[in-house]
Amino acid sequence: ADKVYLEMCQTILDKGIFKEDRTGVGTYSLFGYQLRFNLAEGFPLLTTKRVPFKLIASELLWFLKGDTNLRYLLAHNNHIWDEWGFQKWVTSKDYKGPDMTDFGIRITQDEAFNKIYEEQMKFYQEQVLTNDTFAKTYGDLGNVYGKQWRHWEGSNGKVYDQIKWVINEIKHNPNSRRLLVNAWDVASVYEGLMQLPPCHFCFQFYVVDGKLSCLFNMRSNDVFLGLPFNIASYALLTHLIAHECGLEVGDLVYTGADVHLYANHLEQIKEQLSRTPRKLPTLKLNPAIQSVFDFNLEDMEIIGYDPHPVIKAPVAV
Ligand code: THF
Repeated sequence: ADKVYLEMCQTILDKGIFKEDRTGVGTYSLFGYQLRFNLAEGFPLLTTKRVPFKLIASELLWFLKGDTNLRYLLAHNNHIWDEWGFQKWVTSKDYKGPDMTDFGIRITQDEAFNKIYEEQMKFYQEQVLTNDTFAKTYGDLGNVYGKQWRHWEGSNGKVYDQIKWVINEIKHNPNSRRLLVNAWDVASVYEGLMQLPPCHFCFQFYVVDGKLSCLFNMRSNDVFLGLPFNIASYALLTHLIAHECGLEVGDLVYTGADVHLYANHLEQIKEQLSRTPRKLPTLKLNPAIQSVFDFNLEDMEIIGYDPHPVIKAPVAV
């Protein structure tokens, strides 16, 4: 897994075009890149830096619950989405604290500002965890993944559960070429009803020889911070669904459109490129559980993970 990932990073370093972006950080980007992982060869959790599996698993369980509120993630010490909820609060009329305009970029440039930001963020997190009204208003990221996966609102007003539907199709109609889940809800995107329009916006399954494969599409991908999470997340989802359907795992295919390295991640990626990949770990799922909806964190275990150390990097908001 590391090999093809690192090749992709090297290609972006060699051929990526500098491009300004929404966050103001700037990226080196390429358009169109595909990766393939044979899930039977091991669980694709990168070994050239430590990737926090627990955070990936709790985020996926959050999607699968159909939840869009940060409270669940915070309760599991998962902070990967905090900035997007925080942004909703500090740009609202209820926010009376110090000016947080462009906080994502300013925290990386101004130490004094960063301290003030951290205090405000701490307050925000406490409120989401303990204050129901606050959580409802400012902890919710809107119509993001959980909503679209489990509670898609059709043009006819009916609500559809895409995950239940696709699992049922895999079980009863495995040769189907329509085994897909779509998160790009045009109304929500155009009307600004999501804190962030989905990056992984559509995925599809494929069954052959008793094996389940999955292809996921990303419109935009932060290759250093996001992609290692995204690969592991879809690998885990594929394992969970294969487990419920009595199938083995096949390939995981990734298709990225605007794939980029943020300008402030270049040192980190060079460090990672200098490291030698190690053996991939394996995933063990609790055999007593059948339905993907009944899994908890303790029912998923990564075995034999021996990565190189963590490499820290700022996240662009
Ligand atoms: N925005 C940007 N700029 N990058 C992203 O990866 C990203 N995501 C989600 C939404 N917007 C995004 C959120 N996913 C981390 C990982 C995944 C994220 C956000 C942040 C991250 O910072 N990972 C650290 C560890 C974090 C920790 O330990 O708390 C890491 O070192 O991997 C793409 O899905």
